Amino acid sequence: MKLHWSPRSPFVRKVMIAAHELGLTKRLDCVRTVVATTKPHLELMQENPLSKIPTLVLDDGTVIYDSAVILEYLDQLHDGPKLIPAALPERMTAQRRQALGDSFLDFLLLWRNERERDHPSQVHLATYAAKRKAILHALDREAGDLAATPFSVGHIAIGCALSYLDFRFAAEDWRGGHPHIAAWHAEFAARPSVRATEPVDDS
Ligand SMILES: N[C@@H](CCC(=O)N[C@@H](CS)C(=O)NCC(=O)O)C(=O)O
Repeated sequence: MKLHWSPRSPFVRKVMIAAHELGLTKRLDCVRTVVATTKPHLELMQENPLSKIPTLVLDDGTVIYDSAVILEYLDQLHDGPKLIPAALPERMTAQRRQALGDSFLDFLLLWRNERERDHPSQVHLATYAAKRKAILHALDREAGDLAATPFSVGHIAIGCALSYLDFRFAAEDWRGGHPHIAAWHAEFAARPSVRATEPVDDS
């Protein structure tokens, strides 16, 4: 399978962490694909009109995109413990956590774009800051339950979002005032699958 990949993308990292957890890395042919919000990638758009990574191309040519959809596909390729629980309510909780982590990442990417503009919109920056505060507060409350729940797509998405704060918002101390989720993240960061997929800024 061909994976449109980058060492900088937190959404690609979700896929790579899942592949490591599930023992599927050897089946992925990672192709470096450079995307940018302001520059459509015409070649990639033949496979994914959204011009986004991760994009997975199966051996029969089927194209799968959006990290959540790719994770669901990978989870079907093995017989071990699943990243997406089969039954409710665990399944719904894992998916809700994945939605939280993914949406957190979505606006962190927007935030980064905004702050790099010549004249950033103060309204947007203030809104992103307010959302980050609310999300970190919610995650701190949920940290104990997260730690007590089997590793899932939700853990991957939330962990990748927090790690992205370290990668692109390093000057801001997100751990301050959030000791529970900070402790959970330290455990997440120590997993072999997470250590094997540290982001690299190769720009
Ligand atoms: N919802 C998508 C988001 C993927 C995404 O935003 N990827 C970024 C890279 S981290 C991207 O491709 N950006 C290019 C663009 O926005 O045009 C997913 O979960 O895969």
